[in-house]
Amino acid sequence: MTEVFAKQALLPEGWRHNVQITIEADGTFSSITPDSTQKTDVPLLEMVVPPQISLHSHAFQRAMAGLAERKQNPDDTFWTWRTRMYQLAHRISPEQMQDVAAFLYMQMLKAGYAQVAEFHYLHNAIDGRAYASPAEISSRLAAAATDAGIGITLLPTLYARGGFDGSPLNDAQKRFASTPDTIARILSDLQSEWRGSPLVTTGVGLHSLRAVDIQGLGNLLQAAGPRAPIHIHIAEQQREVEACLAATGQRPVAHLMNHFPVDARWCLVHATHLSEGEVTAIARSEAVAGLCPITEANLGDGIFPFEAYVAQTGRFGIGSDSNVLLSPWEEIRLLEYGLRLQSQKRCVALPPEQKGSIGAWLYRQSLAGGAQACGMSLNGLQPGARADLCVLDERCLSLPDLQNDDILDSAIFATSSPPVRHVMCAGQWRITDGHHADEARLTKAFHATLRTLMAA
Ligand code: NGQ
Ligand code: ZN
Repeated sequence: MTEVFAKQALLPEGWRHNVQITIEADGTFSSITPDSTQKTDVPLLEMVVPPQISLHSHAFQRAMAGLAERKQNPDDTFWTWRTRMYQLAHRISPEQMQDVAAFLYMQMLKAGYAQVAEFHYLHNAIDGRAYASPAEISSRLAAAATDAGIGITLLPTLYARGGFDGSPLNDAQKRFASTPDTIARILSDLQSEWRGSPLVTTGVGLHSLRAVDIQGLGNLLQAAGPRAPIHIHIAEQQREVEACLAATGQRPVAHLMNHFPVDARWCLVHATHLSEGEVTAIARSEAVAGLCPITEANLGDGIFPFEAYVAQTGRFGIGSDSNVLLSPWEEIRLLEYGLRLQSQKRCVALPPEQKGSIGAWLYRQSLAGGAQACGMSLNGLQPGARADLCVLDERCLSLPDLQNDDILDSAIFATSSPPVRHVMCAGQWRITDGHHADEARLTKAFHATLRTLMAA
């Protein structure tokens, strides 16, 4: 049993002071008691919030952060970026993938994340052949997460065709080739390998409507289990909306909902281009909209119709996606700033009738949506939940003596790097004073791997 005492902590019911926090040996909270008196020998933490959740990540893309920012064409787009990204996807080995992911997951912890949903679609060897174990790369991602000490929802992702016309995968996509059966096999291998782990859970990814035939997925979704999360890239680019319309006569969300009873198990990632009817349909479905503001800005995707969506109580969370930059604080800041620039207003994200702190509201809603999308039924500082804590570094905030929601507004809008001091995941301190216990080893392996990758 571990005990800590927080001067200020964000609990599910709001900010509370003098909170006694007790953690069981199994890595869950056993009690959270506000208005307590600090016992001797129990360490004092100034400002405590639940760590954030990245509900969408492609770990390997961390290996090209900052390398896709050169103009190559009169018209650089998402699709030219994708060609560049495929060059990396085409040559990274399973061992290199693990080194990159372990380093990335350490960086996520340092930035204030304690959970990641890894949307993983690179399943085959470089020559396109299946590995002897189909879960070869997926297992390495789980190993990377447990090595760094972050929670992971692994989403082995189906990628079966080149486009709506059923065209085959091209050479650059051969490593992604999978069928509902291979994904079901990866899932069952992962489930038996990681059963009982407090850090590893699973769900299913469907790459996109263009890469997956949504007929005949019944068995796969059943194999995943009745509560497993299901994630899909839904409508990131206009071009895929047009292709969907041309092939099916329906827009992507409408097409998806025509085939599945989309509900709270679903996470619709990059629901960027929506009709008004689709906004309402997602909000009503209780699915989570997976928003990745930094990557969506980086790739020139467009802006999600956030105001209309939250006015209808739509659920959402944030994802680091391409991992070009790791900061939940900056994801949230950019989400709000995109809306301000677009609407020429301030404090836009809150639903119309609501007043109060933008930062705190976005932080808490993102957590709720992230937890739902990761299949975490309990999350936050409450008994029974996994013991995850983020202790903020008050010295890094913009002003002294901040209280309650002002803390999150400062951390999001007025502080340039993540103001994170310590992070606990599943009852263990993974980050202390800004550092990871295995930082030197993980960094060295990442650098060595990057040098090999760049030389190849
Ligand atoms: C991905 N990334 O799967 O890595 C995609 C690009 C695609 C984002 N959508 C590839 N942000 O959509 O075909
Ligand atoms: Zn993605």
